[in-house]
Amino acid sequence: MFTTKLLTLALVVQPGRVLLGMKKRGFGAGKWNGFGGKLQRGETIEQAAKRELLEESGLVVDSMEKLGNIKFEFVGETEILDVHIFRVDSFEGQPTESDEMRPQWFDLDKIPFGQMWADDILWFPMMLQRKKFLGYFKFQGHDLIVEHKLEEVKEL
Ligand code: 8OG
Repeated sequence: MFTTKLLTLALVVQPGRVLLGMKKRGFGAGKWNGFGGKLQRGETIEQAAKRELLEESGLVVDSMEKLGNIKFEFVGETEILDVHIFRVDSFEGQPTESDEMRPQWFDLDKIPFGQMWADDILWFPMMLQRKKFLGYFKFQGHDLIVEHKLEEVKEL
């Protein structure tokens, strides 16, 4: 029996650069990533995405654009991670280090894909071009993709 866990992920983009955080602990520690996490009871996915972005980066956002949905399966595990991906183009505040994340801006030609989840290099270009996408990735461990599907869609 598979169970599904809903997660959010927000990518903050400015002209020519993207904000990533070095994950300091827990799932994905040691990787650069956007900001996000699990839904709390009673929250919508978008509310959770904004709250997680604020908690982990210190940034306040008004509106975010829903761009992607990727489901992740890990060989030997029964929990599917259902990650809802948002792009943020305007925000208030300064990126601030939290217990979980150390934020840093990266020029778009210097995104550290070698220190990110292996799937990111495949969908970041779509996200940066504001294309909507749906994906499924099956991982063996945390570094090897053994199967995947990724498609651009008109609507999510
Ligand atoms: O609460 P926690 O930090 O465990 O949430 C995990 C975060 O990692 C959440 O924002 C979703 C995100 N995430 C995955 N898998 C992947 C992935 O393959 N690529 C990226 N960029 N983020 C991922 O759970």
